[in-house]
Amino acid sequence: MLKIHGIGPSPFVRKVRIVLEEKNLAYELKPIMPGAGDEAFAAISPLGKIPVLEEDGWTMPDSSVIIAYLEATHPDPAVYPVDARLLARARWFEEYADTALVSVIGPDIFRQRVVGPAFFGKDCDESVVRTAIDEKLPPLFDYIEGELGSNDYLAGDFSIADISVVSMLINMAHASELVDGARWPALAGLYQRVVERPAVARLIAEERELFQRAA
Ligand SMILES: N[C@@H](CCC(=O)N[C@@H](CS)C(=O)NCC(=O)O)C(=O)O
Repeated sequence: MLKIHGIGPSPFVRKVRIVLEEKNLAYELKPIMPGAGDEAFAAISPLGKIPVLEEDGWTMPDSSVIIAYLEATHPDPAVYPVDARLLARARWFEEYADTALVSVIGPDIFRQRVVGPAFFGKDCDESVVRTAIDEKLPPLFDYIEGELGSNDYLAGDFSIADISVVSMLINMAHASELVDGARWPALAGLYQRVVERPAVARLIAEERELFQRAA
């Protein structure tokens, strides 16, 4: 059986789990906290990051690489567009989420409001959160809003582009911050469409339970 090393609330682990669930693939989650890996983990994750995929003793790190592998081995239903330009566009939004969105939402919002208080007994510095919401995120959201326009999804049909962007927004939601639908209606609509998918809703409910237990 496929195994995923990581924990549910990581946006990168979530990306992979959403794809596994959308493709209806059975898998086992092997919990490991980010940054807490031992030597055995370092051997399968040279950068020390989660997630890592394991299949019959073979391992591969990195959410984007794992998802590309899952798409190649289990193409139906597809999470990548077929058209070459749409595919490039989908990969671009995956990259945009995995670099630009995470660099603000991860340290400035999710870590401040959720990880610090729940797991490290650290108080949240609300000024960091406010700067992220009021100054750092708006240009990033403006860009996605403009690219979405009147479309339901970022690159044709529902794809890895939408999974990647919304996975980051779910971390924001765990930190009690939602995309302002008055300012970014297309992005707020995308968020809603994706979190209502049964596979995604199931994972979010499971993650919430985890936080409740930690609180
Ligand atoms: N490019 C990687 C990024 C993964 C990543 O940054 N994971 C974080 C958790 S959300 C992590 O493991 N951080 C631990 C560390 O950097 O030491 C991917 O797509 O899988």
